[in-house]
Amino acid sequence: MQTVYSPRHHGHSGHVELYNGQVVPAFEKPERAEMIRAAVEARGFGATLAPTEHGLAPLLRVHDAAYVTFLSQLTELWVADGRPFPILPSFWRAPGMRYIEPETVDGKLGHFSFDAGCCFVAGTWDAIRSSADVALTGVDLIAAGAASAFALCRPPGHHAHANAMGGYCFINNAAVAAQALLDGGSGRVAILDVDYHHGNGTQSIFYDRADVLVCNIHGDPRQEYPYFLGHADETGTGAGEGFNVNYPLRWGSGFDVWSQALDEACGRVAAYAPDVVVVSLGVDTFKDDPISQFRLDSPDYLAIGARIARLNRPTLFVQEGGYAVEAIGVNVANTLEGFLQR
Ligand code: Q9C
Ligand code: ZN
Repeated sequence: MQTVYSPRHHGHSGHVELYNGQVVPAFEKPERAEMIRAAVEARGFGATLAPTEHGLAPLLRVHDAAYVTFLSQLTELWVADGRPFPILPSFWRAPGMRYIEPETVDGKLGHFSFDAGCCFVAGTWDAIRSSADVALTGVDLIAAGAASAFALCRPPGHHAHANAMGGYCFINNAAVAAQALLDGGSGRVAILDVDYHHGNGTQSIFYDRADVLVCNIHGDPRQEYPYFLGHADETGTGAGEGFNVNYPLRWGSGFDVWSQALDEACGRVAAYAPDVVVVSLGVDTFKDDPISQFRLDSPDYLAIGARIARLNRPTLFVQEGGYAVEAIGVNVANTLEGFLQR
């Protein structure tokens, strides 16, 4: 299995987040990707490739043009106003307020986000584009016949909606990849999201579609971020009815409960008979994750990879979350090793 990685993720660094009411260094930091790269390379799964440039067209297949324009111009707007970095939104609409893009930067920031989890610095837009290119280069490997590929994306993507950033995510790399696979000739794609947090952006993007099955295993939104999506009764709408499946689990869930949900999700994926499986691979389900409340241990990730391998479909792993930096490399590499050993 080849890994796609770009050092351009480093441009998205030195940023902050609001955590328990305090401004703290961001949990989503460059060391994450470096720990993963080191662990995966040490296991010798295959070559590490640089991404090729795919431009903005594949992003515009799942994101609104006005949103992508906003991301591309945000730094310029901010600097023109004479402000120091970082950039952080702090105003949002309530239901009943208007959906009209404001002309000024604070208004645009609120219009195109749903939380303050997406701090922006000078190198962020370049890192966002490199992350999408990493996912799209992974798509190219699968399209060329690879049985599997690992897109070491940073920043992550699964919280990003068609027109809004949030939860450390700007462009939804897994959604962009799934759409690119369809555009490349796949008839059906399944996205299996095993990140601790519900992939609200991915669900939202494909909610009315039958050509992408979206299955999510995550912290119950009654307790956990993103709070306002990810309930079990969200099954899709219109043509997409029946093609969204959520497995919300309570805080404190261990691998006994979690692996049962994975088994059910894999049953749904197998029944769908997808041409390709895209795995949104977050390892923030780990017991020592600093912002999460599940209890998976490092050897459990070997079993996760092995269960996904039993689907026996071409599989693109797309990196999402995981914030226990010391263990993140081992947990990701264990998932890939479990997959490859089957
Ligand atoms: N106390 C990903 O894993 N912070 N994003 C929630 C709740 C946002 C996580 C804090 C977590 C976003 C890709
Ligand atoms: Zn997460």
